[in-house]
Amino acid sequence: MTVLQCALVCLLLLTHGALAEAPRVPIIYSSDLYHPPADPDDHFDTAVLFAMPEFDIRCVILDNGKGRQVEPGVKAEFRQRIGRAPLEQLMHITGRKVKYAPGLPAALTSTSDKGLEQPPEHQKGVEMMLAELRASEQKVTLFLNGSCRDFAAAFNREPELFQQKVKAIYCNAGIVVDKGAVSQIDYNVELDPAAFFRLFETGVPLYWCSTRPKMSERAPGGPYSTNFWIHEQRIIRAGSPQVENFFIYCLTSSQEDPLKFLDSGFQKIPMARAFAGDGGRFIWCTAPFCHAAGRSIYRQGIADFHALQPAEAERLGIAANKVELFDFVPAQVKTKEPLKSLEIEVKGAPADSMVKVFHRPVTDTDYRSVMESVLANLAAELGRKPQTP
Ligand SMILES: [Ca+2]
Repeated sequence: MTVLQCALVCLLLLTHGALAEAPRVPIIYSSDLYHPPADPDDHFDTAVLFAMPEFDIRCVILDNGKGRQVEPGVKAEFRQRIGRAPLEQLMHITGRKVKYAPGLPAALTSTSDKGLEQPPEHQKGVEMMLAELRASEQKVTLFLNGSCRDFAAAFNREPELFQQKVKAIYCNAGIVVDKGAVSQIDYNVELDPAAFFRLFETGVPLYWCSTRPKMSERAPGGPYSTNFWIHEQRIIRAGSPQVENFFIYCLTSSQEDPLKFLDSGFQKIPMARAFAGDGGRFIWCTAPFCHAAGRSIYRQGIADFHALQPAEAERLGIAANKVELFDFVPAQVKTKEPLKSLEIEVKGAPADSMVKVFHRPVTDTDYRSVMESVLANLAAELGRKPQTP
């Protein structure tokens, strides 16, 4: 190889490296992740968090919405449910090391409750989160898909730090419609209504991701709902043998050693929840995660869609195949009835509204099929690329 050829190769490698290197996104994640699972959708969501190397996961709060492990009289089996096993498995698969701790076990008594009267052993989640915010030189994204309790308690304890260091909150809880008063009758809201309502008062940009209505063959999800329906087998079998076993450990509520199980070889996937004559599962957070990471959706084949950083799409030559599948639009949100309902106005809301709602300008069918492909490709990527811890 001549000197010129060497220089060209070096230049190509450098350019490639620069394009492939996505900006890192500091993130604090709160999920009601349990083993055995309450609903395995949280396992799929947490897998997506770990599948995106650009997420610099500062810490994970194991949301304790129902306070299961401290309720008197609760069976030992439930006390042990909190999601240590899936987190340790995902760290093992990706080679990352992430701090985690359980959240507060009881609902906030008012929107200004700091949760300081709750048991000392359950203060670790909020304290860990505040310590991470204090130490961070960059603004941090917060992302939740369980109760809003620990984020709200953190804001109530140190509002100035919160406003200074939090870039945005992605809240996967509650219900959005175009216009009108909306009762927030939703699982994640009902875990802690005061905490949910508090997130609209922090002064920090709120990316509000509506959990309902659920998409189904009989009832469309609607333009503000993030959820989509998957063929579970398609997602699970897209992954490496370790990733397949991560999901199967969850779905079988296995009591075997979580890390050894990852290398236990081929396992049958148990039957998915039957729905409209087909087995599947609802998934909520994939699109909000793509948005938080700065990824967009691109078509690579007839039915093959990937969530990629724009620079990566450029490198792959598919930047022109970008699909406008979802966005966030400004919304005006006011309390209608405290802790119960919100007055929402999407059309005509000022562009600089602190609240932006997830929105998808495509049909339910298009959204569902594209997102299923995106999720399968993310499952395929999980743990394949070397990641920075
Ligand atoms: Ca959840």
